[in-house]
Amino acid sequence: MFDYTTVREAVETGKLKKIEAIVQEAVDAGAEPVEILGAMVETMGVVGDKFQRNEIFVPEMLVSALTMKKGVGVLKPLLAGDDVTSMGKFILGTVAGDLHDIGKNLVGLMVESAGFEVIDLGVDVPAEKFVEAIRDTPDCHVVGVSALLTTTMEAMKQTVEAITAAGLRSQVKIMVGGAPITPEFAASIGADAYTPDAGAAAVVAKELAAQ
Ligand code: B1M
Repeated sequence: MFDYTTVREAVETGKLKKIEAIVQEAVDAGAEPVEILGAMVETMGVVGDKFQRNEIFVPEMLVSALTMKKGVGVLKPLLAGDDVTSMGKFILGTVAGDLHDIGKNLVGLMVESAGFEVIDLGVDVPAEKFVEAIRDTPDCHVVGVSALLTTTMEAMKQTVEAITAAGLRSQVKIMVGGAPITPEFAASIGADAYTPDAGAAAVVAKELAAQ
């Protein structure tokens, strides 16, 4: 089994210049791309724990995030599947007030690999922007909403409410996810599905599109 220590250390300590070579080395040594990704995702959890214990601060957390993004860039072509079936359009974004996008980007990558055309609205997306995008894309039937902060869970609720108030709820299925989100919370705000990770999001998106 491949030893992911170097990959983990690179993300944890923000080796921005070296990460691409380190990930490439792991790939060349025969490590599974999905396992390399898993090691990086886990390390972001370690980074978050260190932040919580005041051992590191926002700048360090940001450099780790940028390092992970660069590492994911190397894996992207290897993770993307060859699913040529067109599943339609998938509108995706991180809610208003929330700047976290690594998880959202992974969801976008996996959903795209599953055959969707992803319309990524980015981060800090106001509810109205989701509404506008759905209105402008009548052939979109699945929307993904991400939130990473407990304080922005409310914005997720408001996003679902705004889509409903705009009369667009029957056009789209709404999927939600992100570290503080639970299946119970998803159900309480009227979302159609909650998934814990990007891989599951791709599977569920396909199921929802087929409904
Ligand atoms: Co922030 N941050 N952060 N942060 N950050 C967390 C989330 C935190 C848990 C850290 C901690 O204290 N332990 C904490 C939140 C606490 C809480 O709300 N209870 C926190 C905080 C407090 C903050 C600030 C408030 C800090 C400050 O300024 N004092 C601030 C808020 C800024 C804002 O958004 N307004 C802030 C800022 C930042 C950075 C900008 C520095 C950076 C983000 C950079 C970026 O994303 N471009 C950052 C980072 C990196 C983190 C941690 C360390 C890592 C997040 C991450 O990328 N994880 C995070 C700690 C942690 O998560 N343990 C933390 C890896 C990623 C792959 O996982 O995003 O969870 P994740 O995605 C997963 C699943 O959640 C799921 O799939 C992915 C895996 O496959 N998923 C979905 C996500 N979206 C989905 C959507 C779906 C389905 C599944 O369907 C649509």
